[in-house]
Amino acid sequence: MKSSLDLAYLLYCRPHLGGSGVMSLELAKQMRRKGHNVTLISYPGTFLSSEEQEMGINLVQTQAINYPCFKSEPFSETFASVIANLGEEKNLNIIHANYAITHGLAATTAKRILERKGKDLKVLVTSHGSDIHTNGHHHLLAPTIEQILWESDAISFVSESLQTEAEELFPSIKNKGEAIYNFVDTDRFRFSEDERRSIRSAEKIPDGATVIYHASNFRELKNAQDLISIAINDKEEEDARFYFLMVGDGPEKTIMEDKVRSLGLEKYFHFVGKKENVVPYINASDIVVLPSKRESFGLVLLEGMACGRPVIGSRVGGIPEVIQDGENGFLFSKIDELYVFADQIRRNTDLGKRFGEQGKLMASSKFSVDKVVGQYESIYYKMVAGN
Ligand code: GMT
Repeated sequence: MKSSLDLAYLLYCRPHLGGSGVMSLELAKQMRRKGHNVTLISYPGTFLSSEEQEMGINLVQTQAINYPCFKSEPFSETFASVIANLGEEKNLNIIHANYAITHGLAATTAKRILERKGKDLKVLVTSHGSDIHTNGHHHLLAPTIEQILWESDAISFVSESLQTEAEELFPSIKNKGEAIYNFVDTDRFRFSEDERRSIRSAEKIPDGATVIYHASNFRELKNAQDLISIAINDKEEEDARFYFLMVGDGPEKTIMEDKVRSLGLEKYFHFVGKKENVVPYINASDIVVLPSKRESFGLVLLEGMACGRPVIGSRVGGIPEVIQDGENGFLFSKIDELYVFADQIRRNTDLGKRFGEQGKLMASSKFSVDKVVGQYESIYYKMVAGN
């Protein structure tokens, strides 16, 4: 039997909401369940649920320095010091930095600090998306991101498409990383008729309506406004129309709300804000839609699939690795197709059911906890063994 590891995760954690934080927190919990020692390192204000505390997960937060000459908080430096101090106190095997920028830099800096002190800390950087496909192209960030990835002991990417893009962008890291998909806990993300009924009744959604679920941080690249085109094209009778459950918050939410209001469509769009537990909202829906301009994976789609929902997503980045076109949902390239595909699923309930069943199967095989957590664990052991 292999010995248990001392693992530290540098991550965005609640109250911050976002795919990379959700994923890395879930990974940390799964590793704790496997018997490893787990420490989370995150920002001021981070908190653990009582379940996480009872599991014996440690949380170490950095603090704001608030020195008046600084233009911004030096989080890369404070995180590096937090990791280095922790590595001096105990025999930390691995620091797993989720997101290259800030977190990856702190991890590789801490590695060098500890090296000077005769300690061997291994660094895994997971690229979650915009650290490559958006910020990775920025000339003020690219050289540093490449250096972080180059200095780390191992890199993982949440999709093959993200890995390909990263290796094209930074040839120096070729053959160093591997794609490890995001995963979903199918014990938690599962269909419940009670939840469906309760949310639909609370939101006053008519029984005959087809509900589209969208969750995001409403940044420009999430393209949530394209969903309005579905409502504009909808010619159905009042009670059989498309309704929209919009979960999350972000810069474009108010713009979208204004647009919806000016078009007189506010009855159909339900902006419910940030939710710690999104499962009841997914279950209240009939289709999950992600119309992003760029997306490395699209965790929202996988969560929908686990609950047996058909999914529609734009043909960009890693989405085609999550949606098998015509199998568990549809991929669209042009905005007009969005309405056509949603309408097709609405009219053909057997098709929606078939897509949902296939998605559920994929969630419990290609994207299962056992499979993906096992892949991370095997990287950790390889790193510790020096491979
Ligand atoms: O890279 C980002 O934009 C941040 C990150 C987040 O915290 O939401 O999102 C990314 O990570 C998720 C988890 O791996 C992926 O499911 C998302 O597709 C990805 N977002 C983008 O690529 C835009």
